[in-house]
Amino acid sequence: MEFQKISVLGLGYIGLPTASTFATHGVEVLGVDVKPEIIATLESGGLHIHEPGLRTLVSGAINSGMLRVGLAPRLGDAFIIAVPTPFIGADKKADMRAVIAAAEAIVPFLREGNLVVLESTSPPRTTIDLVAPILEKSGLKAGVDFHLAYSPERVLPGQILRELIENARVVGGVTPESAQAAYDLYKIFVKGEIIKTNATTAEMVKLMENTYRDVNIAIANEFSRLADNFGVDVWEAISLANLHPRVEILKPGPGVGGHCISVDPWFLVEAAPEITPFIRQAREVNDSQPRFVVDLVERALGSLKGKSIAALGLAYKPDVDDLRESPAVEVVHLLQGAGAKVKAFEPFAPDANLPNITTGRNLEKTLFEADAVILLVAHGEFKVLDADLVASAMEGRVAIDAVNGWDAAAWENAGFALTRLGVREA
Ligand code: SAJ
Repeated sequence: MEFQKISVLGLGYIGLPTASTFATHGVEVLGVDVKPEIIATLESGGLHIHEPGLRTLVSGAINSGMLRVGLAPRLGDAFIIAVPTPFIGADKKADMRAVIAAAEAIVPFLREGNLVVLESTSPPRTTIDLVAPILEKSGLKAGVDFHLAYSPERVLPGQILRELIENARVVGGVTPESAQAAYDLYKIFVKGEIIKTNATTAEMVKLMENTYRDVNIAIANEFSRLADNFGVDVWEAISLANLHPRVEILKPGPGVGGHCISVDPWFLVEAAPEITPFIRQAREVNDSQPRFVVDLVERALGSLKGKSIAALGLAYKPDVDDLRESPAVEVVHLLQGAGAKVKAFEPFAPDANLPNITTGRNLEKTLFEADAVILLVAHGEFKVLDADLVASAMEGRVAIDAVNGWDAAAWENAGFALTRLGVREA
C-alpha cells in the first residue's frame, strides 16, 4: 500500500516525533491535537515537550510544508492514534476516553482502503473490541473495507528520535492484510525489523515488555530487603549472581517510576484480576519500596521529627528531567509525613514546582544546616560529589544512599555514617 497523506492524532511524546519523522520522509502529514494551545504553540514555532533533537526535526518538517497541525483529522490514506491512556482512580482502570474520542474523530474521514493504526498503550483486545466498533459507525467494516492495526511504540525517553527509526517494530493487524498495510506504512522510515502479527498479540507484547521489567525490578527490590535482613551487601551479591550466564538481576532502588513501567502492568491486572496475582504483587512491592527507604532513614537518624534532610534527586530515573510517578518524590513526601523538614534538589528540573516540596536552587543551599543527606537518584553529577565538600556544607554527618551511587570508603573517610540501601553490616 502507498501512503501520500496521513493524519497523526495526539501530538505528545510519541505522536509529534512520529508525525515529524513521516513528514521528513516524504509523507504529507496533518498532526492533530484536541488542545488548541498545543496547536497554537506549534504554529508559532514553539514546542510544548522536551526531547533531544525534536525542535530541529519539527521545525524542519513544518518549514518544508510537509507537516501541518490542526484540531481535526482530514481525508487521507492513513490515521495513526497516539493519544495518552493513563490510569484513573484507586482501581487503576485504564482511561480510554482519549482513544475513544480519537476514533470518533476519524469516523467522518474514513474511506474504503484506508489504514487506521492504534499506538497508544492499551489493555488487550482494545483494537478489536473498542476501536473497531467505533470506526465501523462509518458503515465500513474493519479488515474488509479498511485496514486496522495495533503497533506499540517502544522508545526510551531521551532517545526517542533515534529509537523510533532503529528499534524493531511490531505491527498487529485485525487481518493479515491489515498487518501488511501497517508494515508498508512504517517501512517508510523504520530501519529496524518490522514484524507482522495480529492486533491482540501486538497489544500484549507491549504490556509484557514493561511488566517483565517491573517484576524483575520488584525481585531486585525484594533482594535488597533480604540482604538488609541477613547482613549481606545486595550490590555485591547481585554482581556475583550475574556472573551466571543465564541470570541478569536488575538494580534495586527507591521504587519504579515514569509513565510506562509503573503503569502498564495495571492494564493486565485490571483486564484479568483473577489470573494476575503475581503481576499485582510485583507492583505492590515496587510501590512500597519508598517506605522501605524511609525506614532506612529512620534507622540512620532516629526519629525524623524536626530533622532537616537534604534530598538529592527527584526525577524518576538518572539523568532525565521527568518527575512523573517518581519514587524519589514519594520518598520526600513520606519523610515529611514522618515530621522531617526536607529540602530537595533536582539539577535537571531546578524550577520544578511540586506541591508541598521545597526545592533548593543549588546544592549548597540544599545542604545548608542539614542533619542528613539522602541520595535518591543516581544522576551522573551526584555520583561524583566530593564527600568532603558535602561535609563542609552541612551540619550533620549522616548520609543515606538509596541507589548505590556513592563510594562507601570516601564517605566514611569524610566522617559520614553512610547507610546504603540493601547493605547492612552483619
Ligand atoms: N529501575 C530500577 N532498577 C533497574 C532499572 C530501572 O529501579 O534496574 C527504575 C528506574 O529508576 C525508573 C523505572 O525503573 O524509575 C523505569 O525506568 P526504565 O529506564 O526501566 O524505563 P522507562 O519507563 O524510562 O521506559 C520503558 C522502556 N521499556 C523497557 O525497557 C521494557 C521503554 O522501552 C518503553 O518505551 C517505555 O518504558 C514505554 O513507553 O513503555
